[in-house]
Amino acid sequence: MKIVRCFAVSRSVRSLFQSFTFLLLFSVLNSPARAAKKIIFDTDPGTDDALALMLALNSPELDVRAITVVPGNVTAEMGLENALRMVSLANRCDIPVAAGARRPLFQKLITAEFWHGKNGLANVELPPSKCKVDARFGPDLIIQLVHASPHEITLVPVGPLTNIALAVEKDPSIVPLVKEVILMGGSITGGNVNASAEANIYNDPEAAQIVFQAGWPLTMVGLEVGDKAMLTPKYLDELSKAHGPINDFIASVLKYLMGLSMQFGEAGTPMYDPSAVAVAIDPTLVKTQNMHVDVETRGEFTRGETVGNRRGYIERNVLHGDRYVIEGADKVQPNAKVCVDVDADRFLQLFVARIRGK
Ligand SMILES: [Ca+2]
Repeated sequence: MKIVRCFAVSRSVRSLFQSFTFLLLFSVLNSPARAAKKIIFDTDPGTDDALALMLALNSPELDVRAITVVPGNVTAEMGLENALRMVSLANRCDIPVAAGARRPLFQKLITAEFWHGKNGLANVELPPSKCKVDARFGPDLIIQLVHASPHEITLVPVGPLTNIALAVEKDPSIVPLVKEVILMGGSITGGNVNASAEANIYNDPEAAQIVFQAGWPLTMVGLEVGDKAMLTPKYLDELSKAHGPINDFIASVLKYLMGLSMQFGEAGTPMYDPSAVAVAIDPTLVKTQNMHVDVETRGEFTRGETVGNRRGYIERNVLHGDRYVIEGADKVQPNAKVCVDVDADRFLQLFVARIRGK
């Protein structure tokens, strides 16, 4: 009897231990670090890139696995220096920061110191970086990380799409292995560099066309979001109530941007790059519509325009002698979720709270 009871006790202890192990394993598997979305942040820093990067680094929903730098707002060299200084400011030297392309695929680079300040970061002088550059080429790093975590990596490009296009061209096998692409760029309602094109797409339209046609789940967070989400002095005042290296840096960048916006008669500064990060954090912030999007690469007035098919079909025009006859309408497959609306206040509140460290 004694032996049997002993055996029974030991069985119950064992089962308790097993339950405990199971609970421990369950909680580890469901911990925030595990649940966080792995992202690669591709950037041309850039004032709004700075806002976007700090939003990503301060958000537990995201796990920034790498930062790849692309020329755009500033040159490749300046962008790399800015990215390194920012990760250093955030004490995140653990994140690899890699240089990428040196120029757009086919056209000359257009830099935007006019909007972003001489140093690309609103003329705010950050301390030299304690972090070192990763030796890998940006597009190679993207390829490597996607293969290392198949179906888990979300690409968040917030600059011209040169690096992403180079990665796809070099290794198309990454396309089905990328979880999704959430990019800032494009517009279906007119541009910001001219009447038709948005800056990130305008800076490398051929690269953008490669990225849109690649065949992966893609969300286009364009001007329809950024222009509606204007960060006004009210939000800046709220953000400026707390202090720290990141807060103070972002407040200075925002003050610069606000001054610039006011010269152009705007009530606040449009939140372009942070909008893609915000959608990665919380897709419910935006309303999307599935569309087939092509990037215009040849138009005299429309090069760099993202042309979204809002009806989902195209006419089938067939040549009959000297004229075309419409013989029907063919469905087109959507290749993008296009953001058409945003809950601006909720997005801006999220931004302010995260920069404040809440
Ligand atoms: Ca950018």
